[in-house]
Amino acid sequence: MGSSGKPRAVVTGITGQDGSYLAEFLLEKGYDVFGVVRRSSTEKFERIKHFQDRITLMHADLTDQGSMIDVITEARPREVYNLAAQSFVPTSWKQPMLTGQVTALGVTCVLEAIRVVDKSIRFYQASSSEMFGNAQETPQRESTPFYPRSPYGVAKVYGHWITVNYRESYGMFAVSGILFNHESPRRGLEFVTRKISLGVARIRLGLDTEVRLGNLDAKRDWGYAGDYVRAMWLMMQQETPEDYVVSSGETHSVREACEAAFSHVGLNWEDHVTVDPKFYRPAEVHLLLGDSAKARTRLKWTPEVSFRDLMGMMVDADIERLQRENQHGAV
Ligand code: NAP
Ligand code: G4F
Repeated sequence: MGSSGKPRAVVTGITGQDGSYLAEFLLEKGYDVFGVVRRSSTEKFERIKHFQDRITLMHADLTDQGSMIDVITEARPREVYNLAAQSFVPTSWKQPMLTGQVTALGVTCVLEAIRVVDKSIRFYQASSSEMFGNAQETPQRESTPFYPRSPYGVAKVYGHWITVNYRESYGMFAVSGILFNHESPRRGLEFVTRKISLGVARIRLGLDTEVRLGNLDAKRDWGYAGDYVRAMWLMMQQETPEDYVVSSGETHSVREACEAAFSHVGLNWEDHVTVDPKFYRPAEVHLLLGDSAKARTRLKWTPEVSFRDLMGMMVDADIERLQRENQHGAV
């Protein structure tokens, strides 16, 4: 609790997709929100600018222990949500060392800061269905063995187990949310759903004719980011710290995502999608499908946005954004 009497939360990765939705959610719940941002020569606050005056931004980096200790010391939060990561899978082959430093060891950096400052602070780790990788069973649940297929997935497995280890070693309230893919109009442009929705919007507005993609057969369990941040908060309100799978329980191929997005504006995806092997991965995760029964029963969590509505929402948002930019002469 701060002097205002409000609960306090620190969110790393607040400038990212999930950080922005989680911060909005926590503000609605009456929290004082402290967002961790790293120094940059240009500000990248696009996703948080509409509520930036209601939060406190603090400079730190997950690769700098002292800076994280300072954040926890100054903010004195009740809860810390560790959402920061190098989160794009293909980049993890190009920059495996950096991915390990941020996405793996960065988790220890935040846990250590909490251990040193105040072990009673609650900790959430943004774990990933990429840990299941070459999935050993379908659907994947909390007990499914991990078999990561990228340096990113390997780094997330470390992050998961170090979270479990701090819980067991120090009795800390540390939880790992194993979240399946979740998307939104705020998704980074390089991820496949956003690449498709932006491509559809550009084609619809006559700005482009094709979208170039990689493996159309890959299947993912896609949900809406706004639904998934609710599950993060619920995990942190439980009596005991436990790990949960969070997923929609449906799987769809990249091809189906194309069909849903193009048909939303009356276009045939086959007229506009070109397969470019440049986007194939050195090792692919072919099929993810989550069983979130534990989250649904224990947390009473249910997702509200369906796959088709999600793709439609993203296409509409990209069309609106492009039209707005066009009015201002940017397109
Ligand atoms: P995102 O949009 O890529 O955001 C990543 C955030 O991490 C950004 O705010 C970024 O800051 C920050 N960051 C990166 N390196 C940092 C460093 N060294 N120090 C401090 N901050 C750093 O990711 P997201 O989609 O919101 O995902 C949030 C978390 O959930 C990530 O850990 C991701 O791996 C995990 N996850 C995501 C999904 C999904 O489907 N979205 C599923 C499972 C797990 P800048 O803005 O400065 O780059
Ligand atoms: O959208 P993606 O890049 O997401 P991916 O690799 O599943 O990772 C995302 O979800 C994870 C949770 O499972 C997070 F942990 C992670 O941080 C990230 O948010 O790719 C999805 C699928 C892949 O199989 C990829 O091969 O789409 C396929 N794909 C086909 N063409 C493409 C493309 N992916 C991208 N990014 N770009 C393409 O052109």
